[in-house]
Amino acid sequence: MSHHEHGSTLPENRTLHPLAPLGWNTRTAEAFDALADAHELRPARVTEARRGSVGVAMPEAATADLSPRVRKAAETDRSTSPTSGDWVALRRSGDSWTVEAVLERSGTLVRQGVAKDSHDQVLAANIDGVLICEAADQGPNVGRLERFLSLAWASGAAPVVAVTKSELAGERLPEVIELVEAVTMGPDVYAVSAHTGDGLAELTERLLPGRTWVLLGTSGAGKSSLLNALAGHEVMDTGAIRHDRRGRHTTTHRRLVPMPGGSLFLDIPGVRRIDVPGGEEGVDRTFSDINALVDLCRFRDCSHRNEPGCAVNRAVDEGELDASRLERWFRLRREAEWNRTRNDVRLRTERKREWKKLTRQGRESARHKRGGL
Ligand SMILES: Nc1nc2c(ncn2[C@@H]2O[C@H](COP(=O)(O)OP(=O)(O)OP(=O)(O)O)[C@@H](O)[C@H]2O)c(=O)[nH]1
Ligand SMILES: [Mg+2]
Ligand SMILES: [Zn+2]
Repeated sequence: MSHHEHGSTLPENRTLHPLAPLGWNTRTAEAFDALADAHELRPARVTEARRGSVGVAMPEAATADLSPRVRKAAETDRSTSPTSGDWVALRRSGDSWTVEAVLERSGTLVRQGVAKDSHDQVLAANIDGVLICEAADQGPNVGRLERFLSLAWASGAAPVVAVTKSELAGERLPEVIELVEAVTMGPDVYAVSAHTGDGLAELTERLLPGRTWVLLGTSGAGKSSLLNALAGHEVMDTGAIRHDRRGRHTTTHRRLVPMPGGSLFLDIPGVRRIDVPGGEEGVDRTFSDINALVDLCRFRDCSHRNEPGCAVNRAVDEGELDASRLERWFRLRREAEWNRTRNDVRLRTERKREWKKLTRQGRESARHKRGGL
């Protein structure tokens, strides 16, 4: 059991790791070391996912193709395809690089596939925080915020809300912040303006070195502008809000961008329609106020509609809980539940299909062997 066998000459001090500025940590290091052929591979972080290849930083920038195995896995389940923020293991052959493995993810922002056969889409991998952007001059739209918050909590990363374009709200700003805080239930809310620089210093204090954030918001919410303002120079293109119904996005590719303070940001195209992912955890975290009341209902299986002793209905009657917030909770819960069962069915169908394929291959190879004898 001598570790000298590996003949590693790497220094033990992980803080000196050249990938540390990209968010490399002990968990990632362990996942990489666990690969059977780790000594032949090089770790890198995906900065941009393209069709069939990825842009990586290791830390120098490179492009890597997908190995046949990674490609095949992605064909079966698109969510396994290396995406922005992923840690991957690369093999070198001559001047080119191939992605041999995608390391296990922690903190993934997943967009639920809505079409019947569609797969979930991993919007960002290995994120520590979600920075939800909501423009100060357009609402706020609390229902949308609750969806974004549910999605963020489901990712495993903590959400923070940036009320962008704060200078446009004028004297309405305190009211806007109050409305936002009424639905955030904990996550911090920052009023920021990319144009005047207001609030940027406060937000910057939250951005610790080596931590990865993803920007979540509708198109035109000011995500890329905020990123540029935080970076102090133009790292992303920004654009005028498009008023056509097709709502083209200014940012069309997801990209990982390092910030001067050492944090990392994933800028993604704005999302218009967000289905809450399968599983109710995200919704429950978002509606922690209602969730706390549920524990106080007389019946464990209370549906919070008309039962006696319902603490949720009592809170509405006593004016402590907004009836429309309760309705939105019902809706998001139903949706999350529906998506979970749908995912279960899809998984079962997929496994069955895979299994059929494998047994068919097994039969064929057995036939070949017999024929060869
Ligand atoms: N007045 C004002 N306008 C802003 C501010 N931040 C962004 N904008 C404007 O809002 C528009 C959209 O900004 P973007 O940063 O491109 O928005 P985005 O969220 O990245 O949009 P997508 O990339 O399409 O998802 C641009 O016209 C910006 O100039 C701000 O702080 N104040
Ligand atoms: Mg953008
Ligand atoms: Zn109840």
